[in-house]
Amino acid sequence: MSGLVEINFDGIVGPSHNYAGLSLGNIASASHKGDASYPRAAALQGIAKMRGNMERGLVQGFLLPLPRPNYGLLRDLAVAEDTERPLLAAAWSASSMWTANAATVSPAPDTADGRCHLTPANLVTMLHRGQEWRDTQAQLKIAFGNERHFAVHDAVPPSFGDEGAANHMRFCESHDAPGVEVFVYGRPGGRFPARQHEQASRAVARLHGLDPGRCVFVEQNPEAIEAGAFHNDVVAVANETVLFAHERAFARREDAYGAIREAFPKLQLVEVPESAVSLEEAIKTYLFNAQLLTLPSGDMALVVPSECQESASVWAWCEQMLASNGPIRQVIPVDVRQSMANGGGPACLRLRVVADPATVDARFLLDDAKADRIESVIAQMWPERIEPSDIGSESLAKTVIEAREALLTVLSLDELA
Ligand code: SUG
Repeated sequence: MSGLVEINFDGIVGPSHNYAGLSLGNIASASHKGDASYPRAAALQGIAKMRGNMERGLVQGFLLPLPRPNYGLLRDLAVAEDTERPLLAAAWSASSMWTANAATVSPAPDTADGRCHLTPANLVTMLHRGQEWRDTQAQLKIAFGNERHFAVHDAVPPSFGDEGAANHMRFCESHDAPGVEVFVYGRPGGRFPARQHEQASRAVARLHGLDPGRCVFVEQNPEAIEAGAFHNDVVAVANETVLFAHERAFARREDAYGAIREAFPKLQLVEVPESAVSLEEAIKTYLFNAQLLTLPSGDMALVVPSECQESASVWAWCEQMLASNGPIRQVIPVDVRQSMANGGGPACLRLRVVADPATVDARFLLDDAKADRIESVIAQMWPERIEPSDIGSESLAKTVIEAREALLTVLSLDELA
């Protein structure tokens, strides 16, 4: 199937970006609770990351912030007063920026009907995230509205938590070739919630018409969840034949690798041992929440948060890896600190879709001129700073709504208003 390439759809950081400490089990979110946030800087950091990947010759797309505050949610919860701060904050959350949680995507070469299938994640474990999927789906139905090439499903039913691509990996010889899809779920019972339910993963695989012989279901290491790996993509990332993972990412690790290798014999494992980088340090720096990208030259690059450079053990490991003859040939730090402080690294900020760009609604694809226009709206309209006490204020609500609408207008996407 020619024309199929990997397109990264980054979430544009919304104008209400703030630190409300809403995600139990996400250590960055908890530890930055109550900090002032900088939505304008956050959104510009995101655009700079996208520009970097375009300059590397990669196709880049984006998804838009969802409408906030979500007055419908506040109505449903009968929150009218200023007393229910966490509920109020949920309705203001800009969490849709982390598009790795927008959906699970199975590219056309993997599915029974030869279309690319997308299932929005129900995100039911967290209230502020569970409000996302219908608005996310509305965008996906526009961006991937060409039904000859795409199928956009409803989210799986709510009893089974689904966190989308953050708990899904795909192995293949090249993006346009048939892949093996690996679904990583957690088991409840620990100190922190296990957000991805095995039954949600299995439902997504069936909905997408995947060949059961080319699907692998693997359990997250409960120790990793306890340590703050609330999504598998905090401790592992895959690209083509490569799995880059921490030694303690998976339960029964040898069995997990064995099952993946049985389905995908060309697997190349790049494993970081605990003795080189502790699980704690990996979670603090988000080494694995990296974009593992195949560059036009065929080499692989790892786009990591700049926090990795500041950690002696992580950076020493990266340098040693580059000096060896492994499959990852470049490590590129990027500054996404505003997102990182809420537990979202470079990989959280993007949804990977393998598709022919010509089949995607071009309004969701980025080029330099469009990036200039988006940046100029952000610079003019996004709040510079939000204090926790600003959440709920009428004047901030007006600013946030107008900022998003201005962005929709410059992108000719007013139908999402
Ligand atoms: O769901 N943080 C997000 C971070 C998502 C990261 N995504 C991936 N790993 N793919 C979450 O926990 C914090 C919001 C707050 O506390 O205000 C938040 O939702």
